[in-house]
Amino acid sequence: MRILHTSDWHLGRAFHRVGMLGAQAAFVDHLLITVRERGVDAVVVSGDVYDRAVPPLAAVELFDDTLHRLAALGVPTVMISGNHDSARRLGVGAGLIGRAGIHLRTEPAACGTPVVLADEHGDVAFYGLPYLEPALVKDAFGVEKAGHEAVLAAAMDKVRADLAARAPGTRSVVLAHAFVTGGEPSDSERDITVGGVAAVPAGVFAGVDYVALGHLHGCQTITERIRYSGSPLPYSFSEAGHRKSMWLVDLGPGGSLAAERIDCPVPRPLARLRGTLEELLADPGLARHEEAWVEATLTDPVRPADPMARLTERFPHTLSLVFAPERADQDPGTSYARRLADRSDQEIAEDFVAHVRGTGPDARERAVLRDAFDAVRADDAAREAV
Ligand SMILES: [Mn+2]
Repeated sequence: MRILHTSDWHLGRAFHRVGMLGAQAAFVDHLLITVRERGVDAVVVSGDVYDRAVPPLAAVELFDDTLHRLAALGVPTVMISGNHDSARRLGVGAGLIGRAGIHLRTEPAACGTPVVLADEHGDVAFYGLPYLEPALVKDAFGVEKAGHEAVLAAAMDKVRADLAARAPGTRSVVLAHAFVTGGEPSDSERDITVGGVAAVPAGVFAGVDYVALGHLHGCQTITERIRYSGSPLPYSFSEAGHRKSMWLVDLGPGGSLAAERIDCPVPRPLARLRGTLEELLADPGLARHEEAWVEATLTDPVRPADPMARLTERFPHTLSLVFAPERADQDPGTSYARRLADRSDQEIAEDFVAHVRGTGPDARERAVLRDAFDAVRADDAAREAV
């Protein structure tokens, strides 16, 4: 069975001030062409279909159009909700849409109920595990501690129990939206840390033939059978080095597996440039970036006049300007933005305590901070779920 694995479309999301809907529509065209030309038997979309719980109308219309075109091709599709989606909203009409072969899995309770497709080698059971917010599902799943590993392990127990009751030789695919240990994050994923832990070990997915992951926006291989497709488009400059793709997975008899990387169309390359304004304007080596979406980090010791207007004369698609003055006689890189870069909310809060009190938080205080962040996140998720 030939499966096309993608995720993290984030329909409706903008990249800095550039709306991405046109690029997202072009990606959908590419997806449908790939399905047709490569003889795809099933499409899996591993969450974050939308960027927000209440997406803009144009994004909903693009999604609607996409579903109609997939259904018209007659290629079964399985989709789950991610941490950016409102599971309840995305799941509206799922029963009816399912009759057209588009299977939206947004209900945690249905983790152990697969969509079963078949080819000449027998059945393939597709288990859709929507993003599981630990605080919201821990009671229903009967787990004591609200953590990602515990709730995913409970969901996978349901998957393995169902699989064990099926005909021997039934192949299996799991869709999940999670941060798996060993994965490389970027700046455009929303933090899902709970209790100071975001990542779950790959071992929780033991016993299935292929795990189609969503959440991390870089395409990556955790193990031969556990992969992230990544987002089809870049949503932050930290993804400048990414090659945006989908996985074309051939699941053969006995669960044999071959995966091929399918590139997504590039609307415009990304470039991160660094130097003084004069250097960036004069360096002939930068000519190849003139049509790119540019993030410029200016190292001038004194902020130059009208930097954006002057930069856009050469790089008309400059979207982000960062000032990082380099002074020989001072401690470099102490801007507020620089100090906060790559730090978690928890670390920033701990630093703040240390700053105002002189001593950092002890273990008990760190736990209080962590619980507060978890509560806020669970509260947000609960509100979006309503
Ligand atoms: Mn995402």
